[in-house]
Amino acid sequence: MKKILLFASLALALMASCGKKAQTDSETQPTPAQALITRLDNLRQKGYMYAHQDDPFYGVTWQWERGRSDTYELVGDYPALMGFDLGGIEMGDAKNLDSVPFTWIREEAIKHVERGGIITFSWHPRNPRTGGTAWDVTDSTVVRNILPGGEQHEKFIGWLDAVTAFLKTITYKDGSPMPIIFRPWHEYNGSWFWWGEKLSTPDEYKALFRMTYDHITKQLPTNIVWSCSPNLQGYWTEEAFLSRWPGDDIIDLVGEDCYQWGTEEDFVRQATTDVVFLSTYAKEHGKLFAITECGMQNSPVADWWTRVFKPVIEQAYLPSYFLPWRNWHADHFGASKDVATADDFKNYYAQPNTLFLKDIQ
Ligand code: BMA
Repeated sequence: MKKILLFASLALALMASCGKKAQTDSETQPTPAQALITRLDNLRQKGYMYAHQDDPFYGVTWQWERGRSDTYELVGDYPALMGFDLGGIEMGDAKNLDSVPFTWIREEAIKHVERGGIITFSWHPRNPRTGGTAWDVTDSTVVRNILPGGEQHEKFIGWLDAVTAFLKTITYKDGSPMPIIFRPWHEYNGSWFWWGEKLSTPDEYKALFRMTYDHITKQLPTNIVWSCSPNLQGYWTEEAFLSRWPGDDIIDLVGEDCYQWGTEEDFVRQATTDVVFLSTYAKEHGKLFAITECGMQNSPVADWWTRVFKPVIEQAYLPSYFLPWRNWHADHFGASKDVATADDFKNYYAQPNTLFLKDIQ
């Protein structure tokens, strides 16, 4: 009973905190975003989902073959959630920064929602001032320059329109919008992207996020679930976290990008501290929590998933999902039959609290 009351009050907190999206099309009909938030809230009581970036396009030993999936070929099920990246849409490119045609991204995103899955989009836009990549950090005035009053503002609004135009095409057959988790301006506490910590003041970063939210929400008011994810920090103080937090009124899902790049000990200590801090923040503020990117590059440690990663994510308060990054040949992070972690991942899959597509359909 206590549990039921807790869940009921959490659901209410979630509804209240996502006030804007709780607005209904009619008295009874939740918006697609609100329905997805409620679905995510219900699912996290059951367990947490496996998500994978670019799952349908390529894997550890193959590329651009339709109908394949490293996840499916290992465990006989698709990821519950699939991630795709919009980098390049702002340039009018036909393919994204990782050479995936946008037409194919649209097709797979729609297919995944139609079969009961959930989709999330990230965005690694080019540098609007220098024309370089998202990783071009040679100019620390970029964010300032694209905000209202800045030289590149109009141009950047055009970029947001390009993102919006693409997201608008993710629809059901009747033309109504599908729910989408959108996660722009990620890893902002590092300084490897042009919107990073040393490249913008806290106020500039927050203004960038809010401008993005306002502009896209004007055109897509009902179907976007907004996610914001810093990178693994290893410690968070409320003050440090809040200094760049875009705001509870516009964010629905608190994420963290959590890779093991260094030693296992460092990863476990830092990631545990972070997921506890962030998921507690999410809980107290009526938000969802997920590990929005993760993995250990090229899976060198055979039991990494169940021995190292699982205990970390299970320290979090009701995590929704974890999303290993793409399986791009010699640069891969997710599950696959072709890597050393294959058997261990099958054990992870078999746990009652890990959810794949069939568990959420
Ligand atoms: C990074 C790397 C890049 C890629 C980018 C966007 O983490 O995988 O190779 O271009 O993500 O997917």
